[in-house]
Amino acid sequence: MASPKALAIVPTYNEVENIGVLIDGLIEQPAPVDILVVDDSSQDGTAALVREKMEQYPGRVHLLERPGKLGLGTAYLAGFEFALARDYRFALTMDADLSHSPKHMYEMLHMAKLADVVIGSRYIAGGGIRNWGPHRYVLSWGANTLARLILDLNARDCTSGYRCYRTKLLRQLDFAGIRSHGYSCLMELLAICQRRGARVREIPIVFYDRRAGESKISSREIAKAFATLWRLRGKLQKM
Ligand SMILES: Nc1nc2c(ncn2[C@@H]2O[C@H](COP(=O)(O)OP(=O)(O)O)[C@@H](O)[C@H]2O)c(=O)[nH]1
Ligand SMILES: [Mg+2]
Repeated sequence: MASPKALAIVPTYNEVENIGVLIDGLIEQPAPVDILVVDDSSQDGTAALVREKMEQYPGRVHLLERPGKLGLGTAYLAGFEFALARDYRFALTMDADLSHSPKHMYEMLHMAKLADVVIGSRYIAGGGIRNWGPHRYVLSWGANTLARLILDLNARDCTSGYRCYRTKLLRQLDFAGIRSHGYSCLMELLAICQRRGARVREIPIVFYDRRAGESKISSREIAKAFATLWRLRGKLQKM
């Protein structure tokens, strides 16, 4: 495969048990990707470990440190700005907690040649989820069904955080107009990409629930995501 200039954006909040393993795993992949960790002042030493990895893999690993927990959505946007300023062709997003295996990176970048957005999808043939309790299944199924209905999204997995965006598409988006700061940013981003006529493709991934550290998704965040769907519907109708 010709070497694409790709950046994997990894938001972190207290992921010291996972981030080192993830960075090693990404560097070992045949797909050549650089890594940007967007850390929101984790108290567990995440940033210090990333700095060690920056020394171990010179030029391949970058760290953006923010002053407090500012949300998953704004972490993605900060990562996109970084990718655009440095002329990466592809910006990938993935979770730090090893739920998203680096081994899918190669196929994602391969598919990205034919698409503007590639989603690592749990809900197409070959995809799946391991180790989730029933309430996470119901939540994810509900969020996806509503997002598809309310926002007319076509993808099967609208809430997967494992994605690859063509930066040419990202350049056309109005980041300042994105109001979701948290998890709902995933739905908002997909909706505005689809509205722009982006070619969206999915590749199957198996999602493994985290073994170490804690989930940062809160009930407040979930409630906010559902409220966001209605706000977004209004926004899309005006676009
Ligand atoms: N920078 C940053 N990262 C976050 C924030 N909230 C969650 N994350 C990261 O986003 C990813 C997904 O969060 P996670 O807690 O695993 O969500 P879950 O898989 O839905 O339970 C992980 O890498 C988290 O560390 C945040 O406010 N700021
Ligand atoms: Mg997780």
